[in-house]
Amino acid sequence: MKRSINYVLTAVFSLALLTSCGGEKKKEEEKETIKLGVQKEEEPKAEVADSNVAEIVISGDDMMKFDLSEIKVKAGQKVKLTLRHKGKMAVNVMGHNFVLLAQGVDMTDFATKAATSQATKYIPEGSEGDIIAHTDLIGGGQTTTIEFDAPEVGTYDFLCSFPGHYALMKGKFIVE
Ligand SMILES: [Cu+2]
Repeated sequence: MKRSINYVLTAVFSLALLTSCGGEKKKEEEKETIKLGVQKEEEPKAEVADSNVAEIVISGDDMMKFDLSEIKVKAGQKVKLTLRHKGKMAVNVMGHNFVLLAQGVDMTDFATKAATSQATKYIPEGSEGDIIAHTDLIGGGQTTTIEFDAPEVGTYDFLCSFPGHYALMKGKFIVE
């Protein structure tokens, strides 16, 4: 008789253990659900940070023209600039790049030096101080993207430094 009571007690005790374990699992699941909820709420903050990036797309063609003559960004913004070559001509015939000059740099002087710098894709050696940012040189159908910090408030010149192109392929980069 005593034995059977022991069995019953053991059985009840085990059942209690199982029940409490199940309860803890449920609590953990609830915690995970809450965590997921918090992560979802944080997403809009990431979008706010992205608004500080100025995304610019400028295109060149086989007619030696950029589709933009003026680009405006705000001081402190990151600039993500994409250059598209919408033409079909090869890079050695109708190559384009985007070169943003520092203030006080004479565009004609720079372009003259650049024209003889074929080996460095028309970016003159030792001209780092004259340039705020530049893209790669691309041919028809190609696209290239660069990222840089907007310089201080002011108006800057940009050009394509492929020989002869700056006469038509140039514009103003304005930081407000
Ligand atoms: Cu060009």
